[in-house]
Amino acid sequence: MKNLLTLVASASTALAHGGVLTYNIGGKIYNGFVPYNTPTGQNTIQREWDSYNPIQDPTSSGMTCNLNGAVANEIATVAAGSKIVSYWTNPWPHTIGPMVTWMANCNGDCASFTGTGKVWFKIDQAGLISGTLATGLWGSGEMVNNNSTWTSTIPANLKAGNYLLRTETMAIHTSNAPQWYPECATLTVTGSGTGVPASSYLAAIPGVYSMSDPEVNIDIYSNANAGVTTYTIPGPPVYTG
Ligand SMILES: *[C@@H]1O[C@H](CO)[C@@H](O)[C@H](O)[C@H]1NC(C)=O
Ligand SMILES: *[C@@H]1O[C@H](CO)[C@@H](O)[C@H](O)[C@H]1NC(C)=O
Ligand SMILES: [Cu+2]
Repeated sequence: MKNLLTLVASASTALAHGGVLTYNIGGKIYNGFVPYNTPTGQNTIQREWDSYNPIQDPTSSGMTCNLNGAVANEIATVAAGSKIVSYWTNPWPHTIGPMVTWMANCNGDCASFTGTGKVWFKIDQAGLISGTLATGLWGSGEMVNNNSTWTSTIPANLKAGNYLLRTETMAIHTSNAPQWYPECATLTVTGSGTGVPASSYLAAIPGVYSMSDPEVNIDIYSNANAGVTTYTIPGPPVYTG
C-alpha cells in the first residue's frame, strides 16, 4: 500500500515535468532511460535519471547528466553531420525558456567519463525567438509546437570519437526559480573531420549557470521586464565546426 501511494504521488508530480524519452539518431530510434524504474534490464543509450523533476540548483552535480548518472549500456553510432531528433515528454508543459544542446568528448570510453570540468560545447541553442519575455515565442515553445521534438545536427567537421550528447531546456516561467531538464546520451561519432572546439567554446556544467546571473535568476513578469524583446542565453557561443 505504501508503495502504491508513493507511486501515485510521484506520478502526479511527474505530470508537469519530464525529459527526453526517445531519440531518432541518423534515422534510427533509440530508447531513453525510463525513470522510476531500476536500471537493471534497461537497454538504453541514455544515462540514468531517476525523476521527471527539474534540477533547480545550478550548482547541483545533477546539472551534468541529471540524477543519478549510472552509465548507459548502449551507444548510438552516427556520422558527423547527421541529425538527431530528441523526443521530449509529449506534450512538453513548459513553453518559456531556452533550448540548448551540448556535447562533450569522452576522450575514450564514455562509461568512465564524468562530464565534470570545462568539457561541454553547444551545438545549437534557441532563446527568445520573437515577442516579449513573458508572451513571446521561445525555443521551448518551438519545441512544443513541433510535436515536443528538438532537432540538432552534429557539426559536420566534428572529430570522430565517443561523445555525450546533453539535451537541455531551462524553464523560466516561475519568477526567480529556473528549472533545468538535462539528459545525456552516448554517441560514437564517425567521419574524417578534424574539428575540435577551442576552449572559448567550452563550459563546465555545473558552472555555466549561476543564480547571480540575471538571465538565470530572472522574473520575466517584472515591471522592469515588461516589453523586453531580447534575451541572452548564458554560456559560450555555439560551436558549428
Ligand atoms: C520538426 O521536427 C522534425 C523531426 O520530426 C524536423 O525534421 C524538423 O526540422 C522540425 N522543424 C522545426 C521547425 O524545427
Ligand atoms: C509525435 O511524437 C510522438 C512521440 O512523442 C510520436 O509517437 C509521433 O509519431 C510523433 N508525430 C509525428 C507526426 O511525428
Ligand atoms: Cu515541469
